[in-house]
This record gives sequence, structure tokens and C-alpha cells, in this order.
Amino acid sequence: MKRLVVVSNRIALPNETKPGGLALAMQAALRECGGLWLGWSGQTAERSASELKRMQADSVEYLTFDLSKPDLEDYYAGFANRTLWPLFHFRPSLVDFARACYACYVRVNALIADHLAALLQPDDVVWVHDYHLIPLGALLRERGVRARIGFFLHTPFPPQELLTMLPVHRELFETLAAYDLVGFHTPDYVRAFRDYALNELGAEINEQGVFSVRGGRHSFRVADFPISIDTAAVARAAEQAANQAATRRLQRSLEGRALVIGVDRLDYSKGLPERFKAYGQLLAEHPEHHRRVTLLQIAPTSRGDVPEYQQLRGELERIAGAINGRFAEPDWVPLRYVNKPYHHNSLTGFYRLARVGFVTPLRDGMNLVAKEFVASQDPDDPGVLVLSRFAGAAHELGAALLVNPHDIEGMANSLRAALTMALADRRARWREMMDVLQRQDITAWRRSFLNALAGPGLAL
Ligand code: ADQ
Repeated sequence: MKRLVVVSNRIALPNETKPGGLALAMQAALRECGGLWLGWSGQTAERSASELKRMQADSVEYLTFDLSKPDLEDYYAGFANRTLWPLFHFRPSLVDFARACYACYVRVNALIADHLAALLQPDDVVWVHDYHLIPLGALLRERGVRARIGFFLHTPFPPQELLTMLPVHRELFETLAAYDLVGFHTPDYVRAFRDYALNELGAEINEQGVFSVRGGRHSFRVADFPISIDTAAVARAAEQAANQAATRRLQRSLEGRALVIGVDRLDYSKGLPERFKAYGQLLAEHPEHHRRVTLLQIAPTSRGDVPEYQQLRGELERIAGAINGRFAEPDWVPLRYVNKPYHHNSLTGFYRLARVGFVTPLRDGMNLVAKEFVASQDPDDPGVLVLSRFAGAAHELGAALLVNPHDIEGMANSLRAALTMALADRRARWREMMDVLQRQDITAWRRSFLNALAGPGLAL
């Protein structure tokens, strides 16, 4: 049987309870067929990746490496999060490019490739995740690795006009040709990659949709694999969480008011200032909602050392303060803005309490919060999802109220429509979305990717 080897920036060790769907999906895949998971430990050390730390649990081996502080700054905070992240999220004005950071990014990838090449067996199937590790496949091939290697991008993939702004776009993106399979969340991102590959990399695509890049050593396939959640588990967790102390406390504190909920990492791609403003607009235009609604925004700090994230935090505090200053009353705070992270199961209980899930990223690869919100609802009395058309999830969740997150008034109108929607309409929309999530859950996602990469031989 083939062995699965997963490589991602962060990994979830067996003793950690990471909330993310990705961590759970990888753990499930690795447990089913046995294998190895390699990633950064989250720690710094004198030198990057000088050794691997090993941990074994059942048939899965976890291997982690440390990064030096300068590499963390240039590779992770630098090229990955100050160059690629804003570029992939359609924010060219935030792109900060330095050749030294790019060189460091390639060097850290090469260090990872050195370790991995020594560990791999020819029959292994390697699954590389996300924008931190784009060149890893090509660096493994340079080290003689012939195993099947797939790459999945968790962010959007923007149009070529944006990509070509990156001075090193060609040398970076042509490394994708070293993979056997390149996966994206939606057909739109596949189309963007296809156009870029045809026009900028001189790729050819045959009748079966197989890509090859001139001078490339082999051909590769490109397809969409929309990531999802463990729909049944989330639904179960939400039902149980309804009786938890945290959910009950929140419910009591609402005193019968409708709850609108937003849950995001504190990131400029998530459209939080626009979301707050839309809520402020609703309150300004529709005083009948005063005292009858509460927006709870949970947004724990992420990448807090990157200046754009610090600025965003300040901006959100200002807008939240202005909304509460203008509308609050001694016994009603319209906007509760919480910077603490919550456990995944508690969040499902909060989602179930909410009348509206307000998920309005400016750009998002997929957005699993939207899917978790839907799966957490009470089928008899479901809440309404208000979803940005620029989240990958909008492709599958067309029964949500889709909004343009740049249109503050439009979002306020949709929020009002969601708050006043009749039960029959809520149920019909929820059923349609839930059907999608039951068909296309996290297991279907990883199986479809791994079957496309390795064929059905990977016993999944
Ligand atoms: P993220 O940008 O982190 O992920 P998202 O998909 O919404 O965004 O969330 C991933 C996980 O983190 C979810 O399971 C969610 O519940 C959890 N999470 C988010 N905010 C949280 C909070 N405030 N507290 C606790 N948990 C929280 C990236 C891409 C997305 C893509 C995923 C998976 O940016 O577009 O959907 O990877 O591919």
C-alpha cells in the first residue's frame, strides 16, 4: 500500500486540538492509510531546520522543524505573508516585495526538500499544501524524487494581470509544473491558472486537459476540489453545544434579541471594517432594529507582528467604538467585538443561536466558517447566511444571500432581509445548502484529491 506524506506550514500534533478543518482532514487521511506529516513546529531556533523532531501516534509519524528568527521574518512574515498573501487576495497595493525575502523563501523550501528527499520512498504519495510551499515539488524533483506529488492552494488564485506584477512570477509559478496534480478550490481559480499558464508560461493543454510547460519535464493536471467540513460532526457538535454553559450564557445575555454572528481570523481579507459599517448603516437607516439585534464579531488576532494587521486592529476598534457610541443604550450594546479565540465546538453552539451568519470577506479561498454556520443550524428554525460573492464558498452556497462586500448599503439591505426572512424561506435556503454540504464534505474532498493524484490505490 502507498504511504501518504503531507507537508504543510503548520501541522496539528496528535496531542493538540486544532480547530481547523484542514488539520482534521489530514489527520483522518493519515490515520486511514498511515503516513507522515511534516511541517514547521511554530518554534524558533538558532538555525532553520537543522534537525527534525519526531513524534509517533498510531500509524502516523509527525515531523517538525524550527525556523531561525531571520528566516521566520523573511520567509514566513515576508515573502509568504507580505507578498503572496496580499497578491493572492487581490490587494496589489499591500504587496511588499523584496528579492532577499524571495531568496529566503526558496532557501527554506530547499531545506525542507533536503529533509524530505532523504525520507521519501518511490511509492509514497506526497501532498503539499498552500502558498508557503509552492516551489517544494520542483526542489524535490531536483533531488531525484520520483514519487507522485500533488499541490493544493488554499487561497484564491487571481487573474494573470495581478500575478504578473510579481517580479519573480515566472520562476515561481513554473515550479508548479513539477507536481502531478495542482488543485484549487473553485473553477474560477482553475480558469485563472489556465489563462496564466497559457499566456505567461507557454503551457500547452491537450484534449484531456493535461498541462505541459515547454521544457517541463512532465505533464500535470489541474482541477478544482472545493474543501469542506465534516458536516455530520459539525451538526452533532452544534446540537450538543446548545446545552453548554457558554452557549446558555450567550443566549441569556441576548435577552431575546436576534444574534448576527461573524467569526474570522483578524485579517484584512475578511472585510471586517466593511462588515461593521454595513451593520452601522442598518442601525442608522432602520431604527426599528434598535435594541432588537446584536452583532457578535469574534476575531482573534493573527499575524499580529505584520504592520497591516496592527493597523486593521486599530481601525476596527475605532469603528466598533463609533457604532456603540452612537447607538448603545444603558442596557443594549449593539456590537460585541471579541478578540479571543474560541474552541471549535463552542463556536458551533454560537452559530446555532444566531439568526444570521454574516460572512463577508473581500476575497477568500473558500471560507469554512460559512459552511460551519450552515451545518450548525437547527433544521426546524435555521438562521440565514449572508455571504460575500467573493468567497470561494459562494460557488456552492448560492442559496445564501450573496452580497458584494464593497457595497455597504447593499450589505445593510441584505442584513435586514435576513433578519426579517420568513421561516419557510429560511428552511428552503438552508436545505439547499445543507444538501450540498452533506454531499461534498471533508472526506469527499480529500478522497477526490487523493484519488486524482494517486488513483484508487491509496486505500481511502
Ligand atoms: P482561513 O483564512 O483561516 O483559512 P476559514 O476557512 O474561514 O479561513 O477558517 C478555517 C478554520 O479556522 C475554520 O475551521 C474556522 O472555524 C476556524 N476559525 C476561523 N476563525 C476563527 C475564530 N475566530 N476562532 C476560532 N476558529 C476560527 C484558509 C483560507 C480559506 C480556506 C481555508 C481552508 O484563507 O479561504 O477556506 O484555508 O482551505
